[in-house]
Amino acid sequence: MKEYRGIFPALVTPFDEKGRVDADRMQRLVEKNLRQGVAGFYVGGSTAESYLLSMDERKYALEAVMEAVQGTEASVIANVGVFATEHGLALADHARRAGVSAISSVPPFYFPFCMEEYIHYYNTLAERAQMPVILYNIPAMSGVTFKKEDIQRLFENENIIGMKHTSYDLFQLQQLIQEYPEKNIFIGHDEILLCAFSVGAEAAIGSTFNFMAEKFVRLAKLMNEGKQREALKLQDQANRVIQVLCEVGVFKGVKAALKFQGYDCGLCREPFLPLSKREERRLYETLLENDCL
Ligand code: HMN
Repeated sequence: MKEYRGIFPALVTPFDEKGRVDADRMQRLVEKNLRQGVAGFYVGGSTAESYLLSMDERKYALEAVMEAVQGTEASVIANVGVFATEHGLALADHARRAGVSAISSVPPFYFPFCMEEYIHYYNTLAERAQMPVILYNIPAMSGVTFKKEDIQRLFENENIIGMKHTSYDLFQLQQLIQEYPEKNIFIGHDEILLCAFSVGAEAAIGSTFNFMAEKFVRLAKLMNEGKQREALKLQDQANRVIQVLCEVGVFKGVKAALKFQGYDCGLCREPFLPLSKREERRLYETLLENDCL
């Protein structure tokens, strides 16, 4: 059954001055996004710098989010993707006990596994985690391209309830939405949210929602009301900002934007380097010009 609709920020992981995961800052960020009308959160993704965190830090960050959403309607999806199946299952077990509504996973990475191994991985997760699973299709970062036939095989498993489609392939997206009306398909590229909603997507997970939730909540609402021209104005504003983020580095750019908005989440962990003064200025001006400050 389709149950996820609306805007889901892929949360950053805030750090304190000493570079430790900061639960208070995380909770302030969650509360700000809730006030702006998001439907839930995606925790532990690439935006969260998860693969630069220890397993304990990933668990701690998730617990902070679960505490902040208590008593609200927000759904939390936890990415448990890591190198080895057993480690993914351990994160899934923790996420289930923490009370998330679904888990998600990037394909296990670094080693070039074959498609049979990826399919086996997701089916194992779906069977052993005792949680609904959302596939994570992100070819640009994982190096794994799920063809439509691969996704069709995975969607035969009832516990695999959907997919995060972080790909610009709108042809595949439209076909999957039509063929699987009961599955939850999230667009994972914020810059094409309007295009994805115009081919039937109803939910989105994105890094830029951390600081542009209000804009994207309005955009999604306008699309649902059939007001595409008005929605396009918002998408255009957001895309001017996203263009700069892509040039300076998306995740560190998202953290810099949050800082300009009064939500200091620290810097991204090394090997990421901070934005230069020039990049910061360019981002600041673009945020200002596009109603983000
Ligand atoms: C995550 O796991 O945190 C996701 O990657 C979040 C999201 O899908 C982002 N994808 C990537 O950064 C690869 C997008 O929000 C993306 O940052 C945005 O569309 C700009 O390209």
